[in-house]
Amino acid sequence: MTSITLVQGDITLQSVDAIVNAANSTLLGGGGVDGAIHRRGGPAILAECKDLRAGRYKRGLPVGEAVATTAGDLDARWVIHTVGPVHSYDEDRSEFLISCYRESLRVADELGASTIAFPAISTGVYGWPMDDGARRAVDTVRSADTMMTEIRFVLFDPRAYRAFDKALNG
Ligand code: AR6
Repeated sequence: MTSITLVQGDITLQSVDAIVNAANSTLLGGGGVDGAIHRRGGPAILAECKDLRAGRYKRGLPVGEAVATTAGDLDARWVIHTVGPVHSYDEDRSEFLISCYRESLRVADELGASTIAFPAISTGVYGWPMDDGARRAVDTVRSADTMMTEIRFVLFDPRAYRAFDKALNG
């Protein structure tokens, strides 16, 4: 049985097995959640990201995929980095957004995690409309076949919280 929970706050302060990072393909950091995770998590995360870039992901982590590293100084065992799509009104990229949630859960299951925290992927710098992003996120994790006992969405501001609450509770 998986419970889906909502928290308004900072994802870097959560105590869970896995914290999901809304990264970019370079895996080398950025702004938003990504910047916050690397800042609070310390250099161990970036060092592992660099190793991934030197090895399996020489051309970067593709959009919609997910990969885990240590969580450094965060109160978690792993950070799962996933790359959301940049929103476009010309092209439907929602499959990539759905894939970010699915692949992150798949990686978390593989690691043996049982609790996971997600940010609202793509809804910041990547411009995804919040209501739609919330609906896709909630629908995807709800229908996922996963071993997680808790899937927590950590929403930074009240507007994001309201969108996820509407998607989850109607
Ligand atoms: N905790 C929880 N949510 C947060 C936090 C936080 N500490 N900080 C921001 N948010 P974004 P994206 C919210 O821009 O749209 C980066 O530069 C934020 O309000 O972090 O997927 C990467 O390197 C928004 O609702 O990620 C990429 O280049 C949501 O998290 C690019 O941004 C996602 O915002 C990825 O863009």
